Amino acid sequence: MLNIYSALIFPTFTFDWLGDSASMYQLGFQDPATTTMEGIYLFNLHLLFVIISIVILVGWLLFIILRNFTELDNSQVANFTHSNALEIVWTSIPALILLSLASPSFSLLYSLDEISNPELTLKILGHQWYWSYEISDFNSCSDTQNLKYSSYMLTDEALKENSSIGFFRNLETNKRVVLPTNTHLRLLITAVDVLHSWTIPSFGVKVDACPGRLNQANLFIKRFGVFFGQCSEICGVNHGFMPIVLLAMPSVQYHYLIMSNLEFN
Ligand SMILES: [Cu+2]
Repeated sequence: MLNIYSALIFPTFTFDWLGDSASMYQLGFQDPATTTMEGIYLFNLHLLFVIISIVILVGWLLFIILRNFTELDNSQVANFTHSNALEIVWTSIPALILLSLASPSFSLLYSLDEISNPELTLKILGHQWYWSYEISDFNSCSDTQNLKYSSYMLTDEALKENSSIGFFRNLETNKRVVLPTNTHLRLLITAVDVLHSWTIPSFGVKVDACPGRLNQANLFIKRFGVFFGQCSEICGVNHGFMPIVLLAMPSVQYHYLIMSNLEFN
């Protein structure tokens, strides 16, 4: 998924065959899987270009000043104290740079909040210290076919008992969230006890789960795979042990899975 430019800027050593998770010595983002994350990713590249250009310009100016205007060698001192033209330039250029940052930033921000007639709603509840999920309004489901389940982290003992080669320690759950790709999805997120935050880096989703408040996010997954995330709000002693594992599968397969009402694993 990474293009050549990002591969040059962020050598992440991502192990794609193990699923979308954090990797050793990672500096950049995980591979985007939604249009939201692609937008964030491109905006980040845009910002990096501007920031690096400014650092190079200011560094070069500092170097020139230190070289030409030291106390020992002040032979090149200018004989003016005011320059209106210069002041206009060094005020207007930063303002234009800020505008070039604000414009894509606002369009991205508004697109993140856009909910376009979702086909499926996933309700996410944060508990101390696990997540529970409900899928209820799938078109082909009757009221009796609501899916509700809790998702707990697999402990070291559970990993030892099962054949767990390729499983991530402290990052696998007993049940995964299953969602279809190429479908407009709505996430409704809240908490039962304290603040949590439902986060999947590859999706660009990080939504606070607040008790007594329902937060909403949109999701459009572009490729299938297994995506890993973690609670991102310090929520108690087991905050680090309530991971999120999401399996995104083609919508046809997802349909059959829901219709046969399989136990997710
Ligand atoms: Cu939490």
